[in-house]
Amino acid sequence: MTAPATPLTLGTAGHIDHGKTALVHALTGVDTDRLPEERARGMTIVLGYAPLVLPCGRRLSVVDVPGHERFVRTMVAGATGIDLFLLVVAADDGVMPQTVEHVAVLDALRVRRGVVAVTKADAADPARALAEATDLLGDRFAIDAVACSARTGAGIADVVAALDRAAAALPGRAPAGGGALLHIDRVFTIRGAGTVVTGTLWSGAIGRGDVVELLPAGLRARVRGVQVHERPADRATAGQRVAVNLTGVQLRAIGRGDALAAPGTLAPTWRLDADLTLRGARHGQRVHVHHGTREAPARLAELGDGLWQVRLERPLLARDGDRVVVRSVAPPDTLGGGVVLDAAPRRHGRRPDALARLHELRRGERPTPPRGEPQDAPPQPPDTPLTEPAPQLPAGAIALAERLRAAGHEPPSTADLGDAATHLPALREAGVAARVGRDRHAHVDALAEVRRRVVAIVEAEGAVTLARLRDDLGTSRQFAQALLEYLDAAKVTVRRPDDTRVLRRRRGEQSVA
Ligand SMILES: Nc1nc2c(ncn2[C@@H]2O[C@H](COP(=O)(O)OP(=O)(O)OP(=O)(O)O)[C@@H](O)[C@H]2O)c(=O)[nH]1
Ligand SMILES: [Mg+2]
Repeated sequence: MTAPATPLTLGTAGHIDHGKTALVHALTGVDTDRLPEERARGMTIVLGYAPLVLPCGRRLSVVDVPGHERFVRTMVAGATGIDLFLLVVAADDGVMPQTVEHVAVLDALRVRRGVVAVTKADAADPARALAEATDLLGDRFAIDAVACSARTGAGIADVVAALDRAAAALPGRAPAGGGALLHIDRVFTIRGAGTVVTGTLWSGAIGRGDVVELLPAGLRARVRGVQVHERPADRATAGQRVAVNLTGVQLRAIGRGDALAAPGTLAPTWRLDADLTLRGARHGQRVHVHHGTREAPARLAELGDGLWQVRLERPLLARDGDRVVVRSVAPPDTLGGGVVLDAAPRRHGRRPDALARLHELRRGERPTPPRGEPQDAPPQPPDTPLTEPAPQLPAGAIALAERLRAAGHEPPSTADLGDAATHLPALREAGVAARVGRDRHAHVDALAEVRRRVVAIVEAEGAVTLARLRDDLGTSRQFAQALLEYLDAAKVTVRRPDDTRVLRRRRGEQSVA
C-alpha cells in the first residue's frame, strides 16, 4: 500500500436547522451534538468533531459548526482551520441569511473548494435550493452540488463521492512546513493525566516529549501524549484534530483562544497589515477581527487599494500569510476578510515606502522580514505613537536604549545610570523608553512584554495581584509594584478596592468571551 495522503480538515457551513449535524452523523456515524443543552434544544452550540475516511483513503477531520446567527463567531473559529467545506442547504428552505454569511466567511478565509449538499430532499424538491446555492457561490468557488437526505440515506453516497473528488484536488498541508502550531479551542483536565488542550494542528507535527510554548502568556510546557480523534498517536501532523496532554502548565494558565506553538516561532501582535476585501468598511471603523480561535476588537486604518492596517485592542496570534475574518460590531455581520501581509508592522499610515513594501508583499515579490528584526525603526509598544520618520538618535542614546532593553522588567533608577541618564529625555521623546515609578526608566519592549503577561494572566484568571505578577516575572515586589502602577497610568489596568487589578474597558468595548 502506498503512504496515505496527508489528512485534511472539512468544515460544515449553513443556516440553522438545515441539517448539518444530521448529515455529519449520516457520513461518520458520530452525533456531534453531545451537550445536554444541544440535545434538548435540537441545535448545535459548540463545535463538534468527527473523523471520516474517504473511499480514496484520505482521512478527514470533520468540524461541525452551529448555524444560529448568535454563534457565527463559533462558526468562524471552526472554519478558520479548514481545508474544504460542506455547505448544507435544506431543500425546503433554500438559501437563508446564515447560508449567505457563512459563505462570506469561507470567502474571506479563501476556503473556496467544497461540496454543496442540498439535504432534506425527502421533504421537498431540491431543484430550487440547488439553483440558489450554485448562484450564491458563483464562479469564485470550486464546488460539486448534490441532493441528499440524512433521513432516508438517499444521495449520501453521492456526497461521499463529491468529497472524494474535492479532497483529491487538494494537496494537503506540508507537515514539514513551519513549526507546530495549534489554535486552542478547548482546555480541560483529565484525572491522573493533567491538562489537555485540543484544536486543529495548522502546521508542523507534534509528539510526546516535545517542548511547546503557550501563547500569549509565553509559558513553556512538555507534551506528555497526543491523541488524534480520541486515539493515542505517536505524532500528529498538520490538518489533524488533536488533543495534547501537557505537563508543566496549569489549567488556569491557558484557555480557548490561546495557541500552542514550537518555542520561539510565534509572537502576539497588536497590529496587522493586511490585504482585505471588505464590504462597506471605512477608515477608523471599529470592528471585530477573528483569527484562529481568537478574536479582538480593532480599528481599521485604510491604506488604499484594499490594503489596511488593523490596530488591535487585544493581541492576536497571527503569522504572515494567515487569513482573518472581519465582522462589524453593530449590527453584527461579516464584512469580509483577507490575508495578513505583515503580522508585526510598524505604525506607518500611508507612507509611500510602507505602501510600496506592502504592494510587493501582496505580489509575493518580497520576503517578509524575520520576526523580531524590524527593518527601519526601533520596535515600539502597542499604541505608542512614534513620531515619523523615526528620529535619529545619538550613539550614546542607542547604547542607553540597549542597556534598558537588557534590564528588561527590572528598570534601573536614574542614579544607577550615571552620566548616561542625560539621554533619557531623547529616548522618551523617541518612544523608546518610558518612565516607570518615580525615577526609573524601562525599554518599551520590556513594558510591552509585561503588558502581554498581565493581559494573559487577567484573561486566564480574571484578575492580577502584585504577588502574582512578582512570581510570574520572578522579580521583587518593588519592581512588580512599579510596573503595575505604570500599567494603571497607561490605562491598561485598573486597580480595584481589594488591591487586585483588572483590564480597563475601553469606551464602547463589548465583552469578547
Ligand atoms: N426530513 C428531513 N429532516 C432532516 C434531515 N436532516 C435533518 N433533518 C431534521 O432537521 C432538523 C435540524 O437538523 P440538524 O442536523 O440539527 O440541523 P443543523 O444544521 O445541524 O442545525 P444547527 O446546528 O443548530 O445550525 C432536525 O429536526 C433533523 O431531524 C433530512 O434529511 N430530512
Ligand atoms: Mg448542528
